[in-house]
Amino acid sequence: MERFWGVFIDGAQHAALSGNTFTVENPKNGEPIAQVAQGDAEDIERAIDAAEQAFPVWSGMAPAERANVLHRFADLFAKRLPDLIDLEVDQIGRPRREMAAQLARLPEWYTYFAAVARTYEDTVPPFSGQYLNYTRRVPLGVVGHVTPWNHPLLILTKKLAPSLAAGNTMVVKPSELAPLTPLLLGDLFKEAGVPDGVYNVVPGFGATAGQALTTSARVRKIDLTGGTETGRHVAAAGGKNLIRVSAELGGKASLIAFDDTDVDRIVSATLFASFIATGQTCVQGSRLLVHRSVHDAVVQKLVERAKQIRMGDPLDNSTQLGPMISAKQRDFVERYVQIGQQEDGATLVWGGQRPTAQGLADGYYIEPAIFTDVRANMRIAQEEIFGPLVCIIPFDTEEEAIALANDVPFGLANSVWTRDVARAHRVAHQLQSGIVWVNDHHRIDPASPWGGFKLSGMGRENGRVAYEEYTQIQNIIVNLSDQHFDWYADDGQPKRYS
Ligand code: TXE
Repeated sequence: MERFWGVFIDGAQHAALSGNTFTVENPKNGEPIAQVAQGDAEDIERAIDAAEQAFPVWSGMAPAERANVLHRFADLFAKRLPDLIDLEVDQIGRPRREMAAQLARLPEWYTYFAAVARTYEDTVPPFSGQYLNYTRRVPLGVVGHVTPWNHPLLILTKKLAPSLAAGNTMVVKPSELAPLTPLLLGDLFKEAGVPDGVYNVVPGFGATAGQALTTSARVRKIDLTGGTETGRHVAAAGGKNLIRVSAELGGKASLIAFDDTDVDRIVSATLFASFIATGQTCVQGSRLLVHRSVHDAVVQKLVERAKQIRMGDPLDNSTQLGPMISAKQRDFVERYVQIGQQEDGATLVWGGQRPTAQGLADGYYIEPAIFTDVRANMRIAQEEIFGPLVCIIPFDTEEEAIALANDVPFGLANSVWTRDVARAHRVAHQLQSGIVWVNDHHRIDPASPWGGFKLSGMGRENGRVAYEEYTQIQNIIVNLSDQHFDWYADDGQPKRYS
């Protein structure tokens, strides 16, 4: 019998009010691992009630006090890492070595934003006349976090750390495929001394629980990571309620590799950018734009190396590539493998098949796929696939490489590979993406703004900007003069104009 997980509201787990549940399965073999309360609109209302009640308590604490609580939470998170890693691996199928590396960094987000809250200095803008004019940043109120399955804890943490530090209370609607670690965090927050009702989690589906949260007039901001269509829908609902919406959506990142970079370096960069997380990341290197002079050498080496990537049980520390999250996502990638060959006319040089080895056949595994003879306007080079598929496109000039990278509807991230420092900056400045790495890919830091241009979304995670986006400015204008001002008096005194 799988473990039951309830909705987490007001500091405790409960059954959903409807009594309904849904099953979470392990992508490595399709076996059920948990029964989870299936929250819907009435559970969301209950969670918002709890968050509203907790708001005066949490927002009323001094920033330095909230910072202390976040430091305690960061320590607890670090202590519970082994449990969090195993649970994350079970629900999403990503190899333990990936999850161990990723989750070990998450305490940094809580300590970084604790420091931002503690040290944030408001402003004293100039104001004509005898006035003291200052601003205060105050929290928004109850905020909603809608999160996906690909990095359940990382993405949730990017939203939680700044919103908690700023004094907001929240309702989280995690992905229906990966709600377990967000629920486990509830116990840790309680232990750290976060007051009940500050952090609430309502697992459930997008069309019910997600819809109720994102259309509620009681929520002051929605922060979503998900698909671009979901982003449009949620932003439209936010527009109706005139609330803030922050959305981190799809991507179609390119690696741009110039011929002054070693072939081996280009190859290992592409393996990492394109296949980590089985390609299920918004900054996945889905296109390798490579200088024509090294194209053939790169393709040959990349195929050799891709063939050696070890697929296997995600809990085995030697496994390098896990399954996709679900049959649906695996089938989606397979369809693009077909589209690439049959509709686009590109060449599949390796991969794209379901592995037949024992132990893999029941899971949602797929070999990484490498395509050549790709033109930039092909569907595989334009649409977000969200899987381990890379399109290799040669270029001759710097201008051509920039035009190719920008010729996509998304604009989250790109990376530039060159040893020419002037070229690195010149190219970076012309790329239409919110993030550009030079001689690296997929690096993240709590202090470094993360978000997209174009259809990749709006708003920013990480950095002071994320903290500011979880606050609103209150401006206090203090008249320092004791002089009596009477606009309507016929006293012959000059009157002010504004
Ligand atoms: O995402 P969804 P899915 C992209 C990627 C992927 C595709 C679909 O291309 O293949 O999106 O993935 C909630 N109102 N990314 O279907 O549906 C949903 O329950 C309110 C990129 O898993 O967008 C979940 O909690 N909420 C991305 C969250 O939105 C709704 C990461 C994301 O689910 C909703 C994930 C609605 N109407 C997918 N519909 C990235 N940027 O990393 C859904 N949800």
